[in-house]
Amino acid sequence: MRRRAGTRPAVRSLGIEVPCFQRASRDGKPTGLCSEPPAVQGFVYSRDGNPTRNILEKVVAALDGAKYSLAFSSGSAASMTITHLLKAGDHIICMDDVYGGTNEYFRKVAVKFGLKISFVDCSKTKLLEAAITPETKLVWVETPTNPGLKIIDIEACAHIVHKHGDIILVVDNTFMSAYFQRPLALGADICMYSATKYMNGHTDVVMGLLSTNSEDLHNRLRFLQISIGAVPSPMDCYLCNRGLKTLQIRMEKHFKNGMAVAQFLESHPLVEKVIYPGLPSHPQHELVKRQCTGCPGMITFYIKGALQQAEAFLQNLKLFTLAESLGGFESLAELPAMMTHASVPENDRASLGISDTLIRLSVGLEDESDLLEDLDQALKAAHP
Ligand code: P1T
Repeated sequence: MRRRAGTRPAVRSLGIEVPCFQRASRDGKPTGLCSEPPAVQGFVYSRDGNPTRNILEKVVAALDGAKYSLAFSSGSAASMTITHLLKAGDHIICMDDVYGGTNEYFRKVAVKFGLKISFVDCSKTKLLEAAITPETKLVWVETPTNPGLKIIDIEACAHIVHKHGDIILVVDNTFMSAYFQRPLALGADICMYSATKYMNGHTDVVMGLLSTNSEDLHNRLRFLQISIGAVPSPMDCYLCNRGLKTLQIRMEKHFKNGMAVAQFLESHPLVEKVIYPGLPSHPQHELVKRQCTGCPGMITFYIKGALQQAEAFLQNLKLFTLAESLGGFESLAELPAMMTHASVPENDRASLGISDTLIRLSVGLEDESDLLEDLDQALKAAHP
């Protein structure tokens, strides 16, 4: 029998020839686990890596202007893996207005492992600086925030955080996507995504992503990615790769439709207030123009009236679907106080303005006039 270079000796003695693939180490280099010099460097076990995931990670790194990227089985899995960089006694500062699931994870899960957590309005850099202690090891921000759409000055945050030593600044870039905002170029150490949203964009995948330029952070996170094992399936990686091919065209259309809806709502007599970073009325509009190249389809607005009007509006929508999640091709509407942010303590919700009349829209890729018509009829139905 002709011997193939790199065949495992033990297996060969059974008369079976298996190519001697090397298991990649956590930093992607060969480990030299095989007893013979390998003929091929490849993939041994799909949790460690597989061709489809590797390609996705390369594409995301390129989009983020990063050296490294890693994929996870959900945005929450990416958050959890990043948090595992810390040890008991370490302190996390988290933006006070974040996705309800992130808030809940830090408040109810991370604390059980001895991590300390403070929720701070990081859009006010003085408050951020005042909250930093010698134990602070992680600062976690979302910008724009979910659901308040506050903007955080990433460059200013990075300046403060890095002045205080070895603190990791994470920016959850889910809402902007890599197309409108590049947090690493602004000084963030890690840029993360719920790729379930805009990055994939087709509402058929649950996935998380992160990017970094630090070799040290990448090596530690790559180890945790494998060790914890919250990795996406190759099929999901394929789908996300497919989604990224249209990121530009989707984000431009989300921006166009988002702007049209925001302007329409702002001039509507049955709407109390609209929050959209692309509108000049947004209190941080100048920062948006400096930090981002556009805005996604995320809009929050206060409907006039009370919970009854908010519910009637949501029930009467025809084109918008009443659902959690965001960033897909289809338009969604939800009531954060009762849905995505119901787990946030009531007092915190009140101070963040997450009231019973706050409605969050994820404006999709449909025809603009159909979207406006649907919103108009649902608003009128809510105020007969
Ligand atoms: O759902 P998952 O992929 O695990 O991602 C969690 C997550 C992380 N970060 C942000 C900013 C998010 O909005 C989310 C998930 N958000 C929703 C499901 C939602 O409707 O807001």
